[in-house]
Amino acid sequence: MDRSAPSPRELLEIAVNVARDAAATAHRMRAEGVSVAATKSTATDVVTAADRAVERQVLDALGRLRPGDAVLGEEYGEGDTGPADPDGVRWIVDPIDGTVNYLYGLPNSAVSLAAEVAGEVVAGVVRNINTGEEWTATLGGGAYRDGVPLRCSTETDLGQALVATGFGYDAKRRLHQARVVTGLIAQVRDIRRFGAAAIDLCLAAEGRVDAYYEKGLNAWDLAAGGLVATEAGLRVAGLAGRAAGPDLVVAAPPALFGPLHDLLAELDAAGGP
Ligand code: LIP
Repeated sequence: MDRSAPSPRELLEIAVNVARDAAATAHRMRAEGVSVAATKSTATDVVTAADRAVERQVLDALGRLRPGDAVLGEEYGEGDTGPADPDGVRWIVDPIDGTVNYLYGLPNSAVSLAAEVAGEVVAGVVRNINTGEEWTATLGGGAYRDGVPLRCSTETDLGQALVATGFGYDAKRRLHQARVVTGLIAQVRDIRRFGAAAIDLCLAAEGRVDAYYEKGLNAWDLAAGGLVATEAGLRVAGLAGRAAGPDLVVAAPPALFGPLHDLLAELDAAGGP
């Protein structure tokens, strides 16, 4: 049996079709009314029945379309036994990124689905559940919103940059993050907090914000949106040459990355609880 992974384009086609069905389910369940099904890390880190149902739908669809692939999801963790070999395909899914927005009926929530081959994200889709905006990317193939090619901001002056960020569920972390924003806000044009990392990364990819940073992202928050961002020309990394990850994600155009990175390092944006 041919164990070679499908092309990024083939994986993207699967991801887009699965994400569209998942977003339709999430949209329908929202219209029917949602409530908190459980809490996770804190009393404000909520999960709804829709989070669980949508991820289950994605797992079932991938199990049919790509039996044997590994799947890492926010609600069910490693949903399969994992790839038969290290070069296998692993899917990374956040069924509803922006869960609190979704619970409150605010517009920014998205299905985020990415495909990794041999540990590298090669295809990803982020679909806004409410607006239907669909951001896609393949490794080396560019980034698109609804089929239109994306290029990030060309801003070179940090003082003119509109910067998106987000805050964790833990109150002690949020207090530290607020101190970071206090040190940042007078050095940039302004701050925006949309409430869904995948959407933040995609908005930065198309220059609707100039840059984005956040501490505390999980793989499922970052995988698809991070590929869209890099394919649109943003540099996406952590501090001091580390990869983007839970400690910190900084996504900025090449001219802004250094000044923003250095200011965030000075403000200890990767630190705190
Ligand atoms: C959310 C992230 C967002 C962050 C929120 C939350 P969730 O993910 O996308 O960037 O600021 O605190 O973590 O919990 O909605 O999947």
